[in-house]
Amino acid sequence: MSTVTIPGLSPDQVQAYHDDGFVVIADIFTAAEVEELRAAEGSPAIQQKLEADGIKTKTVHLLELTTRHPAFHRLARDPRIVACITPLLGADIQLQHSKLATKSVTKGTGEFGWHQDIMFYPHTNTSLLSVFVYLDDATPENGCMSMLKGSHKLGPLNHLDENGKFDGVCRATHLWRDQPDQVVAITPKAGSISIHHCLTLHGSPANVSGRPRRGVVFSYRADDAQQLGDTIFQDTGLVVAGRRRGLTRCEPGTWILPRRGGHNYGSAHHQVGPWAQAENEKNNL
Ligand SMILES: O=C(O)CCC(=O)C(=O)O
Repeated sequence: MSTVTIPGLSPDQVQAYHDDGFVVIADIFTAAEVEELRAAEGSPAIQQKLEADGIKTKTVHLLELTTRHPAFHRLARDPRIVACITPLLGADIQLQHSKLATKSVTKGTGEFGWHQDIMFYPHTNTSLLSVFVYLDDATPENGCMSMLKGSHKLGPLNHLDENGKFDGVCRATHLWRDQPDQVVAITPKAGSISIHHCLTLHGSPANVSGRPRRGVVFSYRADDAQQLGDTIFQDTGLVVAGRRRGLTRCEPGTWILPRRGGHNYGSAHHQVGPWAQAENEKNNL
């Protein structure tokens, strides 16, 4: 990346994040930088992996992106992103996960149901957020995200199907259906970022534009947020600002660890060793 100025967030943007649960910061990256990131997205390292995983024509949420191309590793640590999230998370920040968020050219694919991110990866507190880096202009036609204003103040909502299994989709449908005036389509230009709180309800429709919608998501957490459930990825815990302090901060509340089928709670909980877990599973526990 070229020499950069590091403006961070204005007080109004910090306030907007706290009031609405999301904020858009326009034109963080130059056109040349966007081109560099598009080239990384189109590189063999990424495209061959998409091909191998058979996800090229679907909603492409290719995880562990920072490990797959140095441009994305640099981006996760970019001082302009770090300057924007420091006022929201504090000085000590880690990556929780990274992913490509490209919707393919296949018309009508790429819908992503309404959800709260933290339900995928419960932590001891809610000092987590996601940064979406836009590599194309986001529009309703190409499947931009919509967010429900203020929903981060509602606390964790039900994401379980009728069998009690986590499937990543919020069941409180009335929340966005009954108050359409509170639903905001997030439509930044390429080179911009949006930031949303881990409890902000959001989703995105299919891409019907016939063009790819390219983007990158980084989910970050405060150093004192310890993960309770689901997956520890290759790049989970990557320190992007400050340092690890070994502190845990707990917010009151009860979290449902996301079971995604069978008895798999992911690798994060560390409550049970692998052998004991296998034994428990034999006994359906
Ligand atoms: O790719 C999208 O449009 C949705 C991404 C999203 O909702 C997420 O990463 O939590």
